[in-house]
Formats: sequence, structure tokens, C-alpha cells
Amino acid sequence: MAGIVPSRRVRGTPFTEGVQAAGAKAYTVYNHMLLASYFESYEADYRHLKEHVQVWDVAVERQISIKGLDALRLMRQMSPRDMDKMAADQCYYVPICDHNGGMLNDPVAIKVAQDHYWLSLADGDLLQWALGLAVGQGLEVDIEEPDVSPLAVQGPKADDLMARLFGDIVREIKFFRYKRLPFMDTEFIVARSGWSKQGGFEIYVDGSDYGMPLFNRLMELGESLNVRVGCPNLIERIEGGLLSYGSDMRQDNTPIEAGLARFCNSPSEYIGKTVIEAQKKNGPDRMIKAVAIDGAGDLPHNATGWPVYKGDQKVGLIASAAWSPDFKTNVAIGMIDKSAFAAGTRLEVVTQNGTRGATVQEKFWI
Ligand code: THG
Repeated sequence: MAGIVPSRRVRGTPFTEGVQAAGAKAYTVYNHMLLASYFESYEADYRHLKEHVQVWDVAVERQISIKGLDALRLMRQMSPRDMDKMAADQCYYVPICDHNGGMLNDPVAIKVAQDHYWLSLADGDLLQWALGLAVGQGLEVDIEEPDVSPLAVQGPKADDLMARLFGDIVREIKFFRYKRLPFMDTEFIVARSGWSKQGGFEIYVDGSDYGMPLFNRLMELGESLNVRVGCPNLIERIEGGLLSYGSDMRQDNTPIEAGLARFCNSPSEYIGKTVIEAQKKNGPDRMIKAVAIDGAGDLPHNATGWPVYKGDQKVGLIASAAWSPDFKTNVAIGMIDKSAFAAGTRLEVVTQNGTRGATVQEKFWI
């Protein structure tokens, strides 16, 4: 494929200079911004991520800031998760839905203060939904996209690298909790989170000018830990069942279908609740499943989603698939109809390079 031309619409990030210099070989566009897809290769990046530590430019995880007297009220309306249980230093993975329970996004919510939340977005223009709800109801909140760009530090040596920069206090940060830690003349929210199952942190870099100084400092301090610039890895995230909004699930899926029922526990009258509660009770008609696809690791690129059949019946779609060097199979994420989603069910996956057998798995690999 040809290259991508950055512009005001297809934005670079505060770290793009570092990502370019590190030799990103391909980019995708996410929230109108550049996101690297791989550096050496998907497999080489994967191996390194699982053994060492990587610094990821995930500035594409844009924040919506919701601040003011009615911030909690708006969050209660938008979130199927019980926002009243959220601790002052907590982050919540929250599916956000329309009135039919259709997913609009699956951000990480960060409680910045009692009257201030950030929603760290997946790919989609959720700011317009939040603004519409606020303006339409005359809520007392300010809603904006602040100049905040997450930088992730992921991998088994993430604690060691982060401790070199911020001190041993980072080791005390619990999963999906944060601390405010100093850098230069400012401080950042540093959370134990990130889009891999290898462990690590996300630094919410508040102020673009701090981007490259922080990036360079991490690369310097991590040299003896074999740090590399990386990015969310297709293979590792499929093994871990980390869903990609827009690919694995969309507005025509509910969070129950997406396997996110455990995040739908709010007692408030949030938007989409009727449909979501009914599906929790009766079970969804289709669901996200781990699927192992037969054959060698020579699947073509999956740009459109591959239809899945059981006999001559179309029973679903696979939007994410990759060869897993560790599990020695093609790992995939499918949205599969109830008639075919029991573990062990044999399926046929139609790729642009031919049809492959596949098996529904009990659970994801990691
Ligand atoms: N971090 C931040 N923002 C993000 C992402 C992130 N925005 C975009 C995208 N990722 C949103 N999607 C997800 C999907 C999964 C998770 C986080 C964000 C995730 N899930 C854990 C899991 O499934 O194992 C568990 C979450 C939990 O138990 O609360 O981490 O990565 N800032």
C-alpha cells in the first residue's frame, strides 16, 4: 500500500518524531491520528514485548474531559458501570452505548477529581455524543478534548523501567489505579493499565511539549533493559482477547454480545439499560468468541472481516486473526451466533485466499 499523508485531519502526536525515528513500518489512523501498526514485524515486535519492555505512542487514545457540577450525573447516564463505586484514584473500562444498547465506544474512564472525569477513547467521535447529551439537557459540564496524550510502557520489565524514572513508588500502583507523579516541572497521572496482557503503565502526558522529553528519557533509562519503541501488537492482543472497537464489535453490538457483561452493573437508569438488562437475563443471540483457525500461519490480511459458516449457514464474522508463535495456531476473535458459539463447535472461515476450518475455543489464550 502507499503511504499516509499527515495533515490537520490526520494528526501526528507529540511522540510522532520518536516513532518515525524508531522505524515504524506502517501506520493506521485512529481518532484522526497516526498509530503505528508494527516496527520490525508483528512477530518480532511480539517476541520483544513478551520478554522486555516497550514504549508505545498511544496518544490516539484521546481524552474527553467532562468537568463540572453535573459530571457524575452525565457519567451515570453514559456508563453501564456503577460510577458511584469508583474510587478517587481509579480507572474503569466502560462500554458506552446508545438507547438500543449498541456500543458507541469502549473507553477507559479516569476519575481525575470528584467533579472531573476523562474518557480515554477507542476509535470514534464520542465527544459529540457527550456534548449532545450535555447541551440537550442543559447540564452544567464543560466537555472538551484536552491536550493529553497517553504514552504506554508495556512488558515484563515495565515496572523496572518506570521505577528508574519515577522511583519505586510506581511498583505500588495497583491494576487500574493511578498516582500523580512528577516529571520536570509538572506531574502526570500514571496508571497501571494498557492494551496488552504483559503488564505495564500508561502515562497521561498533559501538555504536548513534554512528549519528546519524556519519550527520550524513557528510551535512555531503558537502554540496559533492552527497551524498544513499540505499539499495540495484533498477535498479543488477540491472544489476550483485548477487543478493538470498530473491528471486533460496533454500534450493532451490545456489550453483552461483546462479552463485557461484567462491566454492566449500574443501578442507575443509564442509556441502553433496558436492552442490556434483558440480554443479561436471556442471553445474547451472538457473542464474541476466541476462535482457532486451522492451517499454517499464512493467512492473508483481514481488511473486511471474514464470514464464518457452520455447514451452509452463515453464523458470524471474524475481524481479527493472526498466527500465534507461542500457541502455534491462528488465533482469532469472532462474533458468533448462538447456534454455533459453544466451545468445540467446528466452523469454516472464508478468507479471500480460500476456506479454512476453525474451532470455537472455551476462552482466550492469555
Ligand atoms: N488504555 C487507555 N485508553 C484506551 C485503551 C487502553 N482507549 C482505547 C482502548 N484501549 C479501549 N479499549 C480497551 C479494551 C480493553 C481494556 C482497556 C481498554 C483492558 N481490558 C482488561 C482485560 O480485558 O483484561 C481488563 C479491564 C478491567 O478489568 O477493568 O485493559 O488500553 N487509557
